[in-house]
Amino acid sequence: MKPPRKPSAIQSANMNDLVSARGAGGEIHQHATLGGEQLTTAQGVVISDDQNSLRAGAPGPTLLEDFALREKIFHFDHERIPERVVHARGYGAHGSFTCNRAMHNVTRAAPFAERGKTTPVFVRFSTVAGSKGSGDLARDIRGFSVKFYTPEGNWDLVGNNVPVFFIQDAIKFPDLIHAVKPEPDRDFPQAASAHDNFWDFITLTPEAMHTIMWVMSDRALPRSFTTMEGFGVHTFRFVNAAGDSTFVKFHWKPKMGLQSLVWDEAVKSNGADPDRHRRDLWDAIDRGDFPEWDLGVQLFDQAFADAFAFDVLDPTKLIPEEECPVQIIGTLTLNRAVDNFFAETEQVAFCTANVIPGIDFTDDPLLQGRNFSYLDTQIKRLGGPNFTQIPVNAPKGCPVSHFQQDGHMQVAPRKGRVNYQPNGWGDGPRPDPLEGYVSYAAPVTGPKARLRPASFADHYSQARQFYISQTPTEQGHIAAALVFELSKCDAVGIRTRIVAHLRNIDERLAETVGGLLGLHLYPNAATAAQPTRMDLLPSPLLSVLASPPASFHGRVLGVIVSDGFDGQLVADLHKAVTAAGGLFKLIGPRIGGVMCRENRLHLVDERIGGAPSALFDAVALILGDDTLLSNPAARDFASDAFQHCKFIGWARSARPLLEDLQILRSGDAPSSHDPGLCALTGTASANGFVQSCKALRQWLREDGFDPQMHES
Ligand code: HDE
Repeated sequence: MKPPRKPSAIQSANMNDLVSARGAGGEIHQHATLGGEQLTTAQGVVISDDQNSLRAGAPGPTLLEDFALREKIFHFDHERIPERVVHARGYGAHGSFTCNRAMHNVTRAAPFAERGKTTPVFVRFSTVAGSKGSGDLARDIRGFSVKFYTPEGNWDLVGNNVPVFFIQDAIKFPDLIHAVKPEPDRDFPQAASAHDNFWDFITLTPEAMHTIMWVMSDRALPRSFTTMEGFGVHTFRFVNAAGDSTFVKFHWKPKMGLQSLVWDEAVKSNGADPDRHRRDLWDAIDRGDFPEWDLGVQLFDQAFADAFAFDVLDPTKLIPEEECPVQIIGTLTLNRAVDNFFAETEQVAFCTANVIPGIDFTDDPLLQGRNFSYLDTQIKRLGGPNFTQIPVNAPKGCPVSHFQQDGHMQVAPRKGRVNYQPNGWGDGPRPDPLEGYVSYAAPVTGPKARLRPASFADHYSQARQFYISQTPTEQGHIAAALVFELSKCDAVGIRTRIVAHLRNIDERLAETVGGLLGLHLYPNAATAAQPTRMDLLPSPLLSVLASPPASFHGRVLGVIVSDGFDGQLVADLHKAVTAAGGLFKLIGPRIGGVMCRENRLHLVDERIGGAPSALFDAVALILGDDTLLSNPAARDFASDAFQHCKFIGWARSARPLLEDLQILRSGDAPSSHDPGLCALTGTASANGFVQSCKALRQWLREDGFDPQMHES
């Protein structure tokens, strides 16, 4: 008997805007007979019913022969691959690198061969410690990995947003990561360094002190991926066609300028939108506002390295830009979001050992260890040696030809009989001594031993230099971060040990942190392998606040309205923000819309309560009725914006709320005692407000600032 083509139980179902069918059990069916693609199995067999498994009667036992059910569940069961052991949470995008200064005198690397040359890239940003589902706004270093698909093979520059690292030898990496990740018995805290194990390890690893200063600074709370720098960290080599080597350090400089959040804002932002960084990147690309970074290089020779105060192979040290200027040689633009997160961002496999002719390694012991680790980790993560065939990892624009064969998921097998070299068949690829990659012939001598160079022994001088290069506001944030993190450590000994280290960095910082921790015994300074150098001058470019953005471009103004608001004023503000290249978000009591004074319905982007002010760069309050006076979310919106030192534009209707919150003093002139509070009275004031928002924050509010207050 022929099976019925349409089960009799199926009737049509009206789902308001969708036409579908309804089965005997009330389930909704969408059929290709009404249009659209046919659903198939992975073997290409068209599926007739994707709502019900094959049963012997209804409800009946499910039949083992239901290949459609078995295939679907089997595939689902195998959807996960191991997340990265570090940098698990990440977000990627495609783009291109354009050289704007030919560098062939120092490197034969293809991307720098001539001005105007463009190279396709894939970039992945990440946090380090959190697992794949953790929030974007953890206090952490950010990864900044770039894969250049060059005509001479793939080059991976796998960097971070901090130019130095915690440790000097790769053998310590598993210890560092074990210490920062959730503690093994209790499996918490997630994506946080504020716990005993991390600080225990750090206080016994004095080489980490420089990086600790960076991680406690605002650098570890970037506003977005697009507002952070990137660094290659290690010293690499450029090698030119003549085989001459020049040392090079890589820097990515964001065109949006450096911008960070404050801690309390980051915590709230993580709660309200844990995807904030990835959403920001996705949205920017989606609206065609392509994020850009300049690539800069610090170039130096052996004579400079010999004269420099520290060992250039020590990854806990940087070279201040004042001593070796950064030369801009090109621009990176991200202009295409991924088609599929898993296929591209999750499966991309970076490896520091992926270099091309013109780029070479140095003996930095961390870099040497990384060259082993990255290849190894991909086998575990991606399940076999053929991950280079996955499109995001495969070289583009150059032939790939070798005799590596077979293995899991081999999809690009070589044709023909020959699979070895040399062969007498005259077939297959052969090495090319003229064009092939030749390692720089750096002379190597010395006894085989487990040795740390004495030139790596200064642990505090650059930590101090970083600290004294910060503005007082930023120094306050570093102290607050240390107090927050150490207050989460139960062991008093750990808190005391860190203060002992801080005494070698800056006495006042140590006193502040020790005082706010309430240490009963103020420790002696930690015994230093080498005394701290007091002669290093501040390097202002190490400060985020010293390199502020030039405009409001790409930043977001969040405007709270309630029924009866001044529609003209909102329109003026909208116009001013858009003209400055910023984004405008309306926040109201209900998502369906709010009526303005002029009796027009304005759709809102967010509902009050769903979008705290932590998510916006600056805010405005243009109220109509007084319903928001007692609305807790609206009150938090305003008071958080004030605490986070944001620029606040306010219409007269918001005065009672701001006075009630003691943000405005009653009787203040509209201009107020605080230049970050801008009265909005019409078009001119709207323009003026947006102009003043160019500056990041009104940090004056932190004067007399108590670091402990700041974290609560
Ligand atoms: Fe990594 N690191 N790392 N790291 N790292 C990984 O490789 C490792 C280090 C960095 O977006 C892993 O594919 C060792 C410094 C980034 O996919 C792993 C050492 C810097 C990413 C690994 C370091 C980095 C990773 C995990 C000490 C800044 C994310 C997954 C010797 C210059 C790449 C993977 C992406 C990822 C090992 C230290 C940056 C396990 C052994 C220093 C941006 O191979």
